Amino acid sequence: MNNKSSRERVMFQIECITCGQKYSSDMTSYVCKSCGDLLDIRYNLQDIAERLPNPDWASRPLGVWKYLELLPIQDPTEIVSLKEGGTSLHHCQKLGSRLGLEKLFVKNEGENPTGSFKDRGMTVGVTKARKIGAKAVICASTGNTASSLAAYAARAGIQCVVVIPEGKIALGKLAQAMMYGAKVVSMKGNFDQALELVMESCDQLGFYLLNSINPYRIEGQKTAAFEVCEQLGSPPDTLIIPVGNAGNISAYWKGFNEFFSVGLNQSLPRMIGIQAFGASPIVDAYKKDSDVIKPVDTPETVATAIRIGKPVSWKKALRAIHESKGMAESVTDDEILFAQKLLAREEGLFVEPASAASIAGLIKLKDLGEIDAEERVVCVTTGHGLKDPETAIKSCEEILVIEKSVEELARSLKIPIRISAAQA
Ligand code: AN7
Repeated sequence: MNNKSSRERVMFQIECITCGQKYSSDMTSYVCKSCGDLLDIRYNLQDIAERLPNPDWASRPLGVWKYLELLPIQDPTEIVSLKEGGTSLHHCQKLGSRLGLEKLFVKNEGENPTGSFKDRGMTVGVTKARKIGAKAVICASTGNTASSLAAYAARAGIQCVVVIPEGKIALGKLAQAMMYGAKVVSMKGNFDQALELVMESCDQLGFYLLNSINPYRIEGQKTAAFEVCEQLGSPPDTLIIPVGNAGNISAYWKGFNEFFSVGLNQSLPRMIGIQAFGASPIVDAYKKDSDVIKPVDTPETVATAIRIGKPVSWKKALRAIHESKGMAESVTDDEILFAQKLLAREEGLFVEPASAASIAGLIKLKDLGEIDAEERVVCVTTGHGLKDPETAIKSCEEILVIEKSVEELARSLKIPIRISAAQA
């Protein structure tokens, strides 16, 4: 046994979230072999705590791989990276004061290499794919997973197939997946049906699956929570995050807990998940105090990224919400589009509609008295606004059309023409 593999064996195990069945770190199945539920990667956190904070940390740039000790890849030479993570945490004072909040921050994940938080998970997931010698990777996607996987697969030299719901993904995301060279397959049906097909087919067709049921994805995504803690100096009181398939809210909660367990956090935030009104099975379950979800058969929302009716990670998400004494809320398409424009115009941050769901949720919950003025709140914005230019253009004022003339320009802008000193 060489050094590397012995270190990894001690470092982590894979564990079923429901029956607790344990597997060694070299197992490559995405689900529990005895009960079929989702898996989690578990570290020996006591052992890691003794080695953290690593003296090296200060010199490493903020980003996913700063946290190597808390990731399931130990050899830096194996990493497939496009420099993901290290995104800004913006203090939004203008928007905050409008909403009556002094300490409002936005974690802007649209700054990642392909424009969404998915890159954090893909750097780890595709590294794992290459490490086990996968010849081809596959995902079902509402768009961002597809763009991100396509980019990382290209970087790794692995074939990539993405299955998307017919006619329902935003244009920028489609352009990305195509340009990075993925085979793009459009399936009649919605995202949930596409994911079922992909999960059913990947073994038979020899694909490595990189949807967020793959626990390596979650490991990369949890680093955003580490970054938030470091950027603020401690965890926020409340984290508000859009929820679709529910991998990301689960990942943040895992991240906050791991930092707590190794002694780098002294507290934990309350986790608030926001879904679109037409695709909100987790919110429905939360409000009914039910510990199971009832899938939505025909999810609908302008926020196509989170147009998901049967979130695979619903159990992890409900746990995050309950364990953190958080909550879940839904927002309408109008509320999402309003919030998107408000964030762009108050703070200069252009995010896609699904991302604006966190801001829309904040506005609604502040109005309902669920958030206090003194709370330190972080809203996660998950994807860049340019992902979906069509929706953005549709929700803005019409552009002005003129001939080349100063008079026409002035008239269209409704401003007077000044007489210059020379003319007077
Ligand atoms: C911008 O790309 O599911 O709750 O296939 O693109 O972890 O699913 C995208 C999800 C939020 C929801 N914001 O995250 C996909 C996909 C944006 C997203 C979510 C997505 P999860």
